[in-house]
Amino acid sequence: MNTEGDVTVLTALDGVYGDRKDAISVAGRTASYEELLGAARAVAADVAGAKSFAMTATASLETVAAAVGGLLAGVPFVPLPPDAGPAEREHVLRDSGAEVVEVDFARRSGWTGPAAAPEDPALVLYTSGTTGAPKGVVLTGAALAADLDALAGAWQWSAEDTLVHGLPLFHVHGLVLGVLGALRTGSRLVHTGRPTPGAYAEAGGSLYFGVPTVWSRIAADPEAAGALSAARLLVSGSAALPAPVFRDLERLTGLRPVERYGMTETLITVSGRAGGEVRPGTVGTPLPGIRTRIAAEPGAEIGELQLTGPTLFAGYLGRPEATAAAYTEDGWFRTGDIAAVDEVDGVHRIVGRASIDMIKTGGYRVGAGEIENALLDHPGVSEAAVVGVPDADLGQRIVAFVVAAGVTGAELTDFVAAHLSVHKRPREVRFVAAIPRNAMGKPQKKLLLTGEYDPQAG
Ligand code: MCA
Ligand code: AMP
Repeated sequence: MNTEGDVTVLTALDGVYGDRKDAISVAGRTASYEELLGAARAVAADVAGAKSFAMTATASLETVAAAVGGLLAGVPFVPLPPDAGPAEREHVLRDSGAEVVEVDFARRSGWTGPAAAPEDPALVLYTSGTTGAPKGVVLTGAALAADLDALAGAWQWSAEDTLVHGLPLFHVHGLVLGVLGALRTGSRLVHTGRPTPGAYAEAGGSLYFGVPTVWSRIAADPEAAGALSAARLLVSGSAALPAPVFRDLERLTGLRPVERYGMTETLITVSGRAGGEVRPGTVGTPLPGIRTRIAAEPGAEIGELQLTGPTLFAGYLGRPEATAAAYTEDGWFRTGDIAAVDEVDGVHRIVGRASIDMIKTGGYRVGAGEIENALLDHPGVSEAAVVGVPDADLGQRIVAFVVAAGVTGAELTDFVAAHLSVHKRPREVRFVAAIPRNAMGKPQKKLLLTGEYDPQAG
């Protein structure tokens, strides 16, 4: 086994844990570190010298090889959501300038090249703002390494573990924590293809990752949940874990799930600790190296969570103004999340989002503005307002209020699914005579959420 040294982020591929035949298994296919390294070097040979490269990031060994190959070559990888429609795909490719590569996991190469510098961009992940199209979040190898090491400490995560999850490989949760984390700590990885309760139960892991939707489906399946009682640690993140799901999981598995908080732009910054006290509805304390503060009005206990630390992104790709706007004047990152901190033990609680236009559905972050723009591209739609309605399964479900003629709700759902991404489609479309607006013409989304308006009023 080789190596490019620690900058590759992937300690396991430096051979420090030796090789193992079943190091990584994704959707039923298994590879050793040696095989993964050979396939990743073939990717590195193809992409070396490029500005960046993209690939349709299915849940597969190919996506893993692409991410590792990019790290070896020092060329940022742009994972494309496999369910993205043409408009979203074109936006990401145009915005990033990345060339699309095909990856064949059966190829091997002995490619070597100069090691990437820690401050070089390693990944560009596209994520939604409240308005407009998704922005590329640039993450350096140094930030990835700092975060994974902090999490390994917090969760006592080691080469003794078998990590199990089935999360998408184009976001931080599945790709950074769920793949690169395994390759840095040396833990075996079983990616189940899809995050179903049955697949989690069969995988026999010691450490499990899931978004709250996954945990709530497991909690509703006592047999699957029972199989997880042999695990060491269950970790939830990407959205708030409802307290009843926490309690059901504890009852069925004997384990109290650890919750952690993060963002694409900051990676994971706050977490509960393995072996520590965890309380439902809280996300623990800042990881080593992270400082947090609450920007509260005088006398208030809750306010915007702001933070600094070595895990922060290197900016939005090609958008210096948006990057600058994400920071306070004194250099703290503005998360847009409203939080409270326990005065006694410093445990953080996420209370909600500052903006009604940022929706979290099934753990996916979706901006209301991008769905509204997609709906307005349909010739039958003259007005659109999108909100996230509380949902027992998804946390929030996307509901579109439209003023439209000559089109059905199902057609509009399919229109968004086909243009943007399947996971960004409205789950419900409501036809109204007019969108309630304030004197400035801004949609009054709170009224849409509470239903305190007459949908037929013009
Ligand atoms: C349904 N389908 C359609 C349509 N309707 N296809 C086309 N057009 C339509 N109109 C199909 C889909 O293609 C899919 O097919 C199937 O229906 C089910 O899709 P869906 O309903 O979207 O799945 P779900 O069951 O609702 O998904 C729940 C989920 C998913 C599995 C929990 O939401 C998920 O994977 N979430 C994870 C998000 C995540 O990783 N977030 C992390 C962000 P088929 O079955 O064939 O595919 S990173 C982050 O947040 C930070 C850093 C952090 O803190 O972690
Ligand atoms: P993303 O950029 O997709 O990573 O989404 C980041 C957002 O997910 C944060 O700003 C939070 O609103 C939300 N989030 C992540 N983890 C948690 C958590 N444990 N509890 C509540 N919200 C969370």
